Formats: sequence, structure tokens, C-alpha cells
Amino acid sequence: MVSGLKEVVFAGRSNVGKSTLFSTLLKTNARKGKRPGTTIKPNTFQIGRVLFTDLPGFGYVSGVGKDFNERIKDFVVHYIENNASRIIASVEVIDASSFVEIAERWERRGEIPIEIEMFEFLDEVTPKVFVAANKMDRVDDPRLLDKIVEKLGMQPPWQNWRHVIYPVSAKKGEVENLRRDLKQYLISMGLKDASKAFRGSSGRR
Ligand SMILES: Nc1nc2c(ncn2[C@@H]2O[C@H](COP(=O)(O)OP(=O)(O)OP(=O)(O)O)[C@@H](O)[C@H]2O)c(=O)[nH]1
Ligand SMILES: [Mg+2]
Repeated sequence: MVSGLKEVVFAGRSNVGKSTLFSTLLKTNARKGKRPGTTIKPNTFQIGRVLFTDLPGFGYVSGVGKDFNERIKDFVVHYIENNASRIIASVEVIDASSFVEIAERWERRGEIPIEIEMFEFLDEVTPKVFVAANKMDRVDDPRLLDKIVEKLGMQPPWQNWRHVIYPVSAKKGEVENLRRDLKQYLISMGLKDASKAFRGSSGRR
């Protein structure tokens, strides 16, 4: 049994669908918005001894200043560092339909893509990272997931990384792979109560 409050954080670039995924997975109604930058402070949901946190989206969104984006990224990084002792897992949400294109744009500018930097940070600071490759309903290129895992520093094929990357569509409710493994992970940590946070939990098993 783990004692004290534990936390699972959802992080990712703005508009990738973090809040949508959060409320598709969990029995809560996180605020969702059409405009990027909707979540400006963390939305939390506690069940049992686990706090689930939907963090604000970072990244360069047109329409808001570069300074604002930098501040959000700093906020997210500080939040995770400050709560590292209780964070048991992180979910990095990416938009599978635009991830590679955006990463390559950053690389052409000679910069490290922000989402790759975040993945490395989460991998270092949190005990377990689940990458939710969201908006799969918009993807028709079957090779795209291989390209994504490669960008994240893993050797394709992506199927070898099924315990790291989870193709989902939060909007369509197609999140069963991720839900199952998150739930299983909490149970393996002795947090059976919190595993009831997930929608579709029957309470059986
Ligand atoms: N096609 C598609 N659209 C999605 C999916 N998930 C979310 N969206 C849409 O993406 C947009 C952003 O969703 P949010 O959940 O607000 O994204 P967010 O990452 O929380 O955004 P911030 O709070 O600004 O960081 C909304 O228009 C959603 O309807 C999905 O699986 N497929
Ligand atoms: Mg949000």
C-alpha cells in the first residue's frame, strides 16, 4: 500500500485534447473549449488518495504572445517539479495528426521541439509516462505512429512501445487501451480505490 496523496498529471501542448481526454477517461467534467488556451489553471479531480490533474496547455499558439506561452510552460514544469514526490504517473497528450509536422518545423529552426523536450522531462521526473496519441480519427497514414515514436527517441515499430504510446480518439470515446493500462497501473500500486475514477469501471474484477 502506498500512503499519502498521489497524483497523475495530464500535460501537453495547447489544443491537443487534454481536457477532452481527461473527461472521457474519468468520471469528471473538466472544462473543454474550442479556443486554445482554455485551461489556464489546473483542473483537479480527486478520488481515493489519487489526484488527477489536467494541466494548462503549453506551446506556441497564435493569438497569444510568446511570453504567455513561455510562462505556461514554466508553470507546468515547476508544477511537476514541485509535486514530483507524489506524482506516480504522467500522461503526455499529443495530437497525432500534427505532431510530426510541428516537430519538424521546430527542427528546421534548429530548436528542440517542445513536445519532445517535455517527453524527456516527464520521463526523467515522473516514474511512468503514458503518451496519449490523440485525434487518431484524423490520421490516415498508417506509418505515422512509427514516425512519432521515432521522434520521441524510440525504435519503430510503434507496436513494440504499446506500454508507452496509446493511439486514442478522446472525442470519439476510443480510449480503452489507455484506460485499461492506467487502471491496471493504479491497481499495481495498491491504489484500487482510485481505479474507480475511470468511466466504464464496473467495479468488478
Ligand atoms: N478530431 C478530434 N478532435 C479532438 C479530439 N479530442 C479533442 N478534440 C478537439 O480538440 C480541441 C481542443 O480540445 P481540448 O480538450 O480543449 O484541448 P486541451 O489540450 O485541453 O487544450 P488547452 O486546455 O488549451 O491546453 C477541441 O475542439 C476538441 O473537440 C479527438 O480525439 N479527435
Ligand atoms: Mg484543456
